[in-house]
Amino acid sequence: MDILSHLDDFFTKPEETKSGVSFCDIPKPISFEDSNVNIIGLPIDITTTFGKTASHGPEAIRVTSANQIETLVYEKNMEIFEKSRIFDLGDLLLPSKKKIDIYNKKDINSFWNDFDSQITKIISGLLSLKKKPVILGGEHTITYSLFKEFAKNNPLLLHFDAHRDLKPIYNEMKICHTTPFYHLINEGYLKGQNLIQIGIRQADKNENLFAFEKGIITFDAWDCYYSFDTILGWLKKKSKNRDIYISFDIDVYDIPYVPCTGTPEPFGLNPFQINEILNNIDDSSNLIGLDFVETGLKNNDFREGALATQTLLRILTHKFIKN
Ligand SMILES: [Mn+2]
Repeated sequence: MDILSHLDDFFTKPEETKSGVSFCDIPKPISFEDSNVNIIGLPIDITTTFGKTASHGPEAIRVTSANQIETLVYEKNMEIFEKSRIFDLGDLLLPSKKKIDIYNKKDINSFWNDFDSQITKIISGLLSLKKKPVILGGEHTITYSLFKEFAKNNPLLLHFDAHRDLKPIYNEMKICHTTPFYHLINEGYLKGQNLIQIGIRQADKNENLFAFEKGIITFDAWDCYYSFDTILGWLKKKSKNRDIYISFDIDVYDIPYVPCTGTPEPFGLNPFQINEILNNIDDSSNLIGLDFVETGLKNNDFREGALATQTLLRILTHKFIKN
């Protein structure tokens, strides 16, 4: 079946999701045909082990972006739609309608298999139309499936996170929120030297060893604090004329900024630092896609929705958004 002519069948429209609104609620709506950026909500939270809030990420971001936040990026004096013509596809209808038993590993594995084949087809269709998919998670596990299609362009993968997510297995689950980058590398979708991990401050010794052996580039939280200018210079040089994929876990931000996410950590980065890092991705580079994961929402606390939106606005007005 040609997925692109039946895209509607795979999504709950943004207005019909819990948020009731589309991302940023742009004053002049843009059609799918005219868009260059497509939002996809993936409200998935199955394998996270600590705080369970990530399934509310798309809702937190849509609600704040539409109701609280201006579409103008203040310091650039630029409207988001000057660079990104956004069409929000809505939330992906998840493959399994039946409730997943989170204690049943077979159930979980079959969910990820179905999800993998479904999302791969959708991403591949969007890329064939030169669209930039922007995926709102959801737990970080989704990057494992998402990135496989983007991998064909051999992009640099900029991974913002407190955690390396390089474990081979966790809680007896191979595919889960602490393992996506291990399996992408292990299965040949990603070369270590194309993975740049930024803001890292928690891992186990095996993850550190794996990162070293595979040539993964690490700018941990201490590098960001003590050698910031060196990182910025390196990033600018390395990103010249490259395709870029961003995987952004909101817990890269320091613990006071992220009251709702599942696994917040101290020693984190602040919004000025993140903005500086984004600004030093070279203008000649080309963003091919991005996922923004682990945004939480608890007790009507939309602070993370606001932080996620403000970060996304800066990414979506960067010169690396081509065409
Ligand atoms: Mn994380």
